[in-house]
Amino acid sequence: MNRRVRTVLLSFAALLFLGSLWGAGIPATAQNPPPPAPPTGEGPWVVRAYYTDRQMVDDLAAWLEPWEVHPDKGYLVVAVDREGYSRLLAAGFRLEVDPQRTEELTRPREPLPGQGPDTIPGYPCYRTVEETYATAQAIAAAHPTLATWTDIGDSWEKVTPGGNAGYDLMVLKLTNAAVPGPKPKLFIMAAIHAREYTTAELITRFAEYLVENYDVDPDVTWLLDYHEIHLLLQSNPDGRKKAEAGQLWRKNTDNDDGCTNPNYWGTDLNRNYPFQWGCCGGSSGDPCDETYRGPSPASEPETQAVVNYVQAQFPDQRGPGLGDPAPADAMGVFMDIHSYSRLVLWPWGFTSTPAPNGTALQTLGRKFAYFNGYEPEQAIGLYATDGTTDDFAYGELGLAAYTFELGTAFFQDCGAFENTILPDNLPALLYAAKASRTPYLTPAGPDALNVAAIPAGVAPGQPVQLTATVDDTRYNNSNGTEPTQNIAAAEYYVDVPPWITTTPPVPLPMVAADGSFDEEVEEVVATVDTTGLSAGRHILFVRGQDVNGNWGAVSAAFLYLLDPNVSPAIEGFVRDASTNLPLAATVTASTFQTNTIPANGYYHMLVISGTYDMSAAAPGFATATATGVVAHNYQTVQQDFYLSPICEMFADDVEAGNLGWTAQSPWAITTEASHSPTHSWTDSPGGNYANNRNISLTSPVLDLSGYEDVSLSFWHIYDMETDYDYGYVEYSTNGGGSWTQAAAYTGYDHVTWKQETIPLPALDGQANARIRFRFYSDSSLTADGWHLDDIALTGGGPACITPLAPTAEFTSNSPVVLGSPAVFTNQTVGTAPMDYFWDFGDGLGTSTQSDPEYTYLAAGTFT
Ligand code: 0X9
Ligand code: ZN
Repeated sequence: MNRRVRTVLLSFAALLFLGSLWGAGIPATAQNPPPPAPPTGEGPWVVRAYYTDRQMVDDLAAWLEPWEVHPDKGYLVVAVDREGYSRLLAAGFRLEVDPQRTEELTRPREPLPGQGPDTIPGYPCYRTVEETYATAQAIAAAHPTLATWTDIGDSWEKVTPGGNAGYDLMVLKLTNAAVPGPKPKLFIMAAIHAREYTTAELITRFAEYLVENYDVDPDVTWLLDYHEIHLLLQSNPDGRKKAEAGQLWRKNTDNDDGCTNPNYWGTDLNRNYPFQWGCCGGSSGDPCDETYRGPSPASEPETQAVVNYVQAQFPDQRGPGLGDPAPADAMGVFMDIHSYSRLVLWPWGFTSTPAPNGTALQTLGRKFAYFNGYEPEQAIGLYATDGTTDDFAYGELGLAAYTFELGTAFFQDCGAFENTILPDNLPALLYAAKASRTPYLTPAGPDALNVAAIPAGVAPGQPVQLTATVDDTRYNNSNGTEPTQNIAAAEYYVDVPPWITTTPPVPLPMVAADGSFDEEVEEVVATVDTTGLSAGRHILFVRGQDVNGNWGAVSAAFLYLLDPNVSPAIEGFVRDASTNLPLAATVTASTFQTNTIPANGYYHMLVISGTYDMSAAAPGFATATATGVVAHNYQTVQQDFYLSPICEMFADDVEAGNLGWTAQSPWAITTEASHSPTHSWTDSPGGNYANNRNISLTSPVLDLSGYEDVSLSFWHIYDMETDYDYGYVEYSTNGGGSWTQAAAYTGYDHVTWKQETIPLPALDGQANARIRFRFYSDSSLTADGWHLDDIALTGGGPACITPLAPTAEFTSNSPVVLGSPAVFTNQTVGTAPMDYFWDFGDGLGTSTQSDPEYTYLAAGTFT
């Protein structure tokens, strides 16, 4: 299988070696078989183009965009038609057609079974332009104080009469408008190249993550309070529509610059930016070329929209000379998200001279690459480019500007996007927001991690332990080594972040947990004095400094102060109803929120705040003992919930023979491949599958009564004719009478064992559940087929909870919120059923109105 990775200049030595070998005049035919005759037909073909010196790559990139560059192997990968093929030959490349990728390139795409009409066929995880816009619109409508969705300009089709209607270019701006600015800004654009599917989806998911975690995650909360995040989700909507239809379209759709071939017209928007436009052989003047720079700098409306918007948002912080650095404390981060090749790039792209802020750009680049694992390098290391977005943003305004090249394909399969690209890159984007205040300073400092306030909810005056890790080592050192230092100091701030100066200053010291600051990673602690803090939520900011004086990025934790008059902290007991003996319990109740439920068991509880009339209280409260109090205000919360461990209802590691599967021939257990340790199921033992198959491996009937959150997981590899042959996962709730599809897999060369986890909520509680793996092939091509291993059906629910043994310890670890589930750590053992009631602190064993200092009450059944 092709490794779809554009490795960078791993080794200059290797390159020089290859260069000198080939440069010595040894004809390619002396070392290699004669070049194949040019293929017949018009193409396109995906070819490996072997080069003999690095300049050939830059020269080629001036008109055609290499998909991959492999300096270690001396070739690049690119798609060409007949004319392009001849041009590559004339330029001295030796060409090898990749038949499999050529076939994949030209094959029409089919929607996945069940896929809706307005989605991208075969790629359901990527929103179309319309879906992206609808999402952003909905975010702005649902979060009016956090999000705005603004028209910043037009696409080429929109400004061009006739033809398509075109699109507005739209920016989703995220910030808490209730906190006044000015604020540092992070600007991210995506999908300037139409075919780069993963890019727009990544930043759309980033937007969703931010708005969903505001007020939930402390870091997201302060980021949106004190920063602005501007997201141009679709930078090239006209081109994107072609790519959504399956064309490998890159440019916009501008057709009036002299290219008359509708397959090739368009301007490469990432060569159209007005800084060093067309300066240096990093773009093409031919309007049919892939890297056509347009007729003039910023000729395209899409470019104008971004240039105008960015210039309006950010001040110019860099002098006019190419060698003028932006000041060390310059603000603002600019990111342009591309695919593919797993790279983090920074200016310059037009020259190999490092940018005047090159060292600081490299530091943040290596920090980003710590998170996503990509290769960090100056942009020209890939190939020379001019008129790009990032050179403009840095060159014109002094912004810390980056290009990410996500993943390993333009049309990346959804599994790789969901499981790898998204989780790898979200933390990098969050860090970009954290660093946007001082991107040339903060990344050199240590990260503050794992900030925790213990306990997280206290009465005023009660001390809180604040702990954190301060780590100066978090860089990707795959391309050079970032200097790191010992930690010198750490400090915290209550409610007022470090960047807001106050009199007197607010920093409070933290100390090394091991007694001295003498390592690059330190645990740090402080005791927070909560005297005088108001009731409600507070935020504790933590940051660390290294011995070079660099302060690193801040992380925060929430701390809840509980007002005894409004939301008392309740220390109480759970008593066994039959013996009246106290079972250890601590409950902290407040109006403040958290709704993580970490433990297993059954709970029923009722919480009432305010003064209350028990008889008028919520249904179920009649079982409580208090009566006769006149009602004023009260709120009730009633929750029934159980916390369940995860059970395995069925598991097959394929090492113990057939565990009851119905295996339609030729499904069989094989040793030709396995995940663990030696056997797997396959549809085609002994080699390739045959054409026109439709055969299933079907589980026994499984009784899932009492189970919930049913989920199927398995490991597999597969090699199937892409989009024609499929492996389907299906389930049945009637013992196999009818089947519903849960997942489908297709494609060649998925040869790395991978785990899939498929939630199957439809199987919850089903007494006649079955699952099956159905392999389907049509005519034409065949391949190695499907291998499955370590198949498990898991779930939670009442059937999963083991009865409890006597004695109980029942400790809350966070505040109870009115309207949300209570949070308990349940270390209960006991014999079910067991009644309990809460005692509010007097130890007398009953909950009565004679506890006037407490305004919360809870009661229920614990089984
Ligand atoms: O060629 C491009 O525009 C980018 N690669 S892509 O495959 N996404 O088309 C790379 C640009 C690298 N140069 C700069 N970022 N300056
Ligand atoms: Zn791109």
